[in-house]
Amino acid sequence: MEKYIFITGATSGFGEASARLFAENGWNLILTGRREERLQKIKQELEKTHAVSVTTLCFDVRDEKAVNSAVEGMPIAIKQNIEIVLNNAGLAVGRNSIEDGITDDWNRMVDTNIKGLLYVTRAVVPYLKENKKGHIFNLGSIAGKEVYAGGNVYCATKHAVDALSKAMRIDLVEYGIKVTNIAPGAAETEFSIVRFKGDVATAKNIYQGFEPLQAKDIAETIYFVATRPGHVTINDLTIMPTAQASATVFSKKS
Ligand code: NDP
Ligand code: 8X3
Repeated sequence: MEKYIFITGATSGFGEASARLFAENGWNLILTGRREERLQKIKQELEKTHAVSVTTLCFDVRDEKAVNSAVEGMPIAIKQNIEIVLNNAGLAVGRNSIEDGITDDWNRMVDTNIKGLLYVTRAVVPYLKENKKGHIFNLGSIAGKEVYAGGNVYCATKHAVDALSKAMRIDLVEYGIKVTNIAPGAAETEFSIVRFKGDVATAKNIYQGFEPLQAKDIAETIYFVATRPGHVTINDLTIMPTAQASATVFSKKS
């Protein structure tokens, strides 16, 4: 089987869990992220365990030229066999009220979550178009459906992802390309450690008193959506921990 899934942000969390699950099911992988050492470790493990081909591309999705040259540099035989693009790389930085916003935090979120997703999509879509099929997954969030205190710019970027998923669906429908927006609630990955700039105690506290989603839960959902019959598309899925009713309402035990 020569089909490939192209995953951004495969060094951690949802991206890594998806890489593992698709490899388990015989998919070849194109794994991207900034942390080369992690990419190599995952490649070695998955190639050995599942006898699949793993291509690694180390780049920052904010760097338009790096995105384009990484995709251009892949062998044509691999590019032509990309069936799924998982636009997953993303982050929140800070949780300040709007008047205390830090420009660098804002730029990191806008440049990664919106512009990075756009650069990757534009570079890869021509290969899906040629095949007249394919599936793009965009990692949105409950923060792309609702807003919450201190979520301002992160929520805005995920609302943008929601809008881009709808827009891509319209632009690409004539090529048979499916587009799915995945909108999880609280999931315990490296997300909060990044958001709170390495403050592990504050990050851990976010998940106290309830059972958060795990990366595997999201990977399993993506795999389910990806394996529906050709004529079926799941456009949009909101996936929450059972103890989370909305972006801000939790049932927490002390
Ligand atoms: P993690 O922090 O565990 O993983 C984020 C991944 O994104 C890493 O592999 C990281 O790789 C990559 N990444 C971040 N910035 C860049 C960049 N500039 N260039 C390339 N890769 C980058 O978080 P999650 O797995 O939780 O998050 C994945 C996605 O899901 C994000 O878009 C997030 O917003 C979204 N999400 C998360 C939720 C949660 O509660 N965890 C809920 C809803 C949505 P590296 O550092 O190696 O570059
Ligand atoms: C991550 C979930 O609720 O922290 O997108 O925004 S939340």
